[in-house]
Order: sequence, then structure tokens, then C-alpha cells
Amino acid sequence: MIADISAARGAALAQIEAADSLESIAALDTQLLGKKGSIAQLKTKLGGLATVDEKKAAGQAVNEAMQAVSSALAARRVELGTAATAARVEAERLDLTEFAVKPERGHAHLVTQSWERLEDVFIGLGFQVAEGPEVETDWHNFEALNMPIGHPARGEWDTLFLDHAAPGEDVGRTVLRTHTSPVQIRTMLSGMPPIYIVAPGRVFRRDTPDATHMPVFHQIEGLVVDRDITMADLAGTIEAFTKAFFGADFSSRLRPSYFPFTEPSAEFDIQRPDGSWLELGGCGMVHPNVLRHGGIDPEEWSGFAFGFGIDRMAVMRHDVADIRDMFVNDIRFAEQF
Ligand code: FA5
Repeated sequence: MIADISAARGAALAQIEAADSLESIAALDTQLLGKKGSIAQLKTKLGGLATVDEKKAAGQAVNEAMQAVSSALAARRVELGTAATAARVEAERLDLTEFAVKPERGHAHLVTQSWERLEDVFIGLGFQVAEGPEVETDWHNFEALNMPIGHPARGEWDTLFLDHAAPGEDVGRTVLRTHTSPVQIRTMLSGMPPIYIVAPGRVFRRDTPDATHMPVFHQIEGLVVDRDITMADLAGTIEAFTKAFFGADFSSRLRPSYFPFTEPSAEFDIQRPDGSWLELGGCGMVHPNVLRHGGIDPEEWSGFAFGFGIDRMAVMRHDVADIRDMFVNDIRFAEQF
């Protein structure tokens, strides 16, 4: 009898140990401790024992077994309950760490970066930043720049006119500025020399987009008007700018050229450390007629001016094969710079 009780107790404890959920513990509770449970069933056999001592010993063994099973059930219930809670907490956990990670930040477009760096470098060289309107009068864009109506050089700039020609005139009087040079005139008219300004801005031409041309692009203009300004000041300024902007191992050169608003005129190129030359823009000594249109006496003052394409410079500098990539806003392109 004692051996049976001990066997039943052992089997029950093993079942409890093997239970892997709170549901199976609940089932075992009824099954093992209920009236029809294996141990309770042994109780019914106590009456058949021969002696009082035997009955007593067996009764005690049954009670002890019941108690052992009961506390094993309770212990396993706590164990499984803790595991279930932990699993639920893990499953319901909100991952807030993404807010601790810094969100990815964008950055300025290559054109904007170049524009801002150009301003910084010229401010470092003692220039101030000026600006003018994108919608310009024909007078500021051409005439004051020594290109009267009918001047053949007007054809160099494929102009977008905003109004029709008045009767008896060949062209309209309002244009989308074809270059930043009209800011020269506006600056001269708004104050007296000395003038040391740069004017970055958007310009427009009736150019068909291709690998090196856009109908809307950006230029930066420079204008210096002071006493005794010479071509040497122009060359020195271009050289100082080249080294400050591109690096000490870059240099510059001027090549003779023609612009109606400068005399003499030049193209300026920069030389890369590998020896190759890049054509950057135009420059020259401000034409006396332009100074006069700006209300400045060319007998007393002289000056130089320069202008170049910001986008064109940026694509050359970064070896971008097609200038149109600068305007498509493809993130895969933009994020490289
Ligand atoms: C001018 O526009 C003159 N105003 C520059 C100047 C200023 C000369 C002051 C003398 C004194 P040009 O048309 O060459 O010049 O244009 C200057 C630069 O603008 C070019 O060298 C090129 O870098 C850029 N550019 C011209 N057309 C385009 C275009 N369609 N797309 C992109 N960049 C252009």
C-alpha cells in the first residue's frame, strides 16, 4: 500500500513538472487532487487494510502525498505564471528606441551649397552681397550694359521677353534677366564707390537643355569700383578667389575675349592640380559707358567686373557628366554631395 502511494505521488509530481502551461496545471489540479484522482482513489482502499497501525501509516502517507502534490502544483503555477507574464510583456513591448536614434537629416542641394560657399569666400575677401530682380527691364539687362537696341551682341543671350515690342520698337521692354550683370547697374545707381559686391542669382535663357546648358541656371556677378583699379587688381582677385575657393594647388589665367560691357574683356580659366584647365566665366574692366549709366564718372573711378555660372562650376568641380542632373531632384544624385 505504502509503495502504491509513493508510486502515485512520484507519477503525479512528474506530471506537474512536465506541465508547460497554466491550462495544463488547472487540468492536473482537478485530475490529481479531485475525488477521482489517483491519490484520492488510494484513500478508498484504506478500509481494506488489516491493522489500525497500517491504516494510520497509509492514511498519513496519502495526506502527505496530497500535500506534496498540492504545493508542487502551486509552485509550478507560480513558475508558469511568471513566464507567461514575461512573454506577454515582451510581446506587448513598444520599441521606443527609434526615437532615441537621431533621424536622418537632409542637407542643402549642391547648387545651394556652392552658392553659399561662394558668398562666404567673397565675404572673406572683403566683398558684400548684393541682389537684383529676376524680372528686369531691357535697359538694365542690355542697354545700360552698353548694348543699345540693335546691338549685335544682344544675340549672344537668347532672351525670354515678358512683353511685346511697342509700336516702332524691335523688342519688348521687360525680360527675364539673361545674366546677373544688370545688378552692376542697380548697385552703381544705389550708392557711390567704393563698391565691392558679389551678386549671386537665378538667370534665364531660351537655351535648350543639354549636358552643359539649362534654360534656368545660376550665376554670380562681381563688381569692384574704386580709385585706380587696374587689370592687375582683377587678375589678383581672380587668383585669390581661385585659391580660397578651390584650394592652394589651383591657379587661374585670363584669356582675351569680348563683352560689350567690359573693355578690355577676358575669359578666366582655372587650372586643376592635374594640369587640366576649366573655363569658368567672363570678366574685364568696366566699360566707361557702363560707369556713366551707373551715374559714376569714369574719369574719377575705374572698376572691374566678372561673372560665371554657379551650376556649370559645380558640375565641373564634381565631375558631374550632365548639368541636367542638378535639376531633376533625384535623391540618389543629391545625397552624394
Ligand atoms: C555672361 O553672362 C556675362 N554677363 C559674364 C560677365 C560678367 C562678363 C561680368 C564680363 C563681366 P556668358 O554668357 O558667357 O557671360 O555666361 C557666363 C557663364 O554662365 C558661362 O561661362 C557659363 O558658366 C554659364 N552659362 C551660360 N549659359 C549657361 C546655360 N545655359 N546653362 C548653364 N550655365 C550657363
